[in-house]
Amino acid sequence: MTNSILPHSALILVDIQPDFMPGGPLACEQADAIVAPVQTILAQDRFAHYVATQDWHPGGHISFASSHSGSKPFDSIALYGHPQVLWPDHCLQGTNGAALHEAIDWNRMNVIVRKGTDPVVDSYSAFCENYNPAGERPLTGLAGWLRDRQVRDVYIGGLARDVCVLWTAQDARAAGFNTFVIWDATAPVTVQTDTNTRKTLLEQGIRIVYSDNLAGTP
Ligand code: VGL
Ligand code: ZN
Repeated sequence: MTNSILPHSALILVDIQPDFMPGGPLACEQADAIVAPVQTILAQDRFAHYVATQDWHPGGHISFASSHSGSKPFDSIALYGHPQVLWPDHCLQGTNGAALHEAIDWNRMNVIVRKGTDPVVDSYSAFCENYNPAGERPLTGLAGWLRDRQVRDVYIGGLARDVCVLWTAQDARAAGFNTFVIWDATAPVTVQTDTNTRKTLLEQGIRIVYSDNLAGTP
């Protein structure tokens, strides 16, 4: 396969941060395995634009189980009328666990979107926050940023496959982008969700590709 530039493309690397890596409070399964594929993709420099997201919560964030008395991590509650999983404390603003992972070369990024900064709203997707008290999902501005640059194809890697990568892919598709998830550049919080994640992605017209074959053709 050739390593030609992909015109009208953007790579979005979601939440590659120590708190989601093995040993972190919200570790994804075998998350260290994504580092090599991500490094390879970046070294090939095939994308027109590069975006990273960084989960970046204030202390006492609404998504933390510790903010809800009587709740424990991974409980699900109704928040503003929508399901919300309660997570262990993670990605506290300014901590080492919230930094962008040191093994990745972030110099190539054009934009870094910090999300989850509103104390009362969670934010999984690079494109929109989760539901707020007014029943809206506020935009991050990323869709506009990409459209202004004539981006048509969005490739997504990072963490977690079953949470922020999934939501980012769904919102990218809903915003009209041709959407590709680079499967081996992602890792899930819960490996048991993989079958469902694949099904959901494919049903919504999102393509699953691999770092050594971004075209997804055999
Ligand atoms: C994430 C749970 C909570 C993620 C972020 O990056 O997938 N998951 N915050
Ligand atoms: Zn978070």
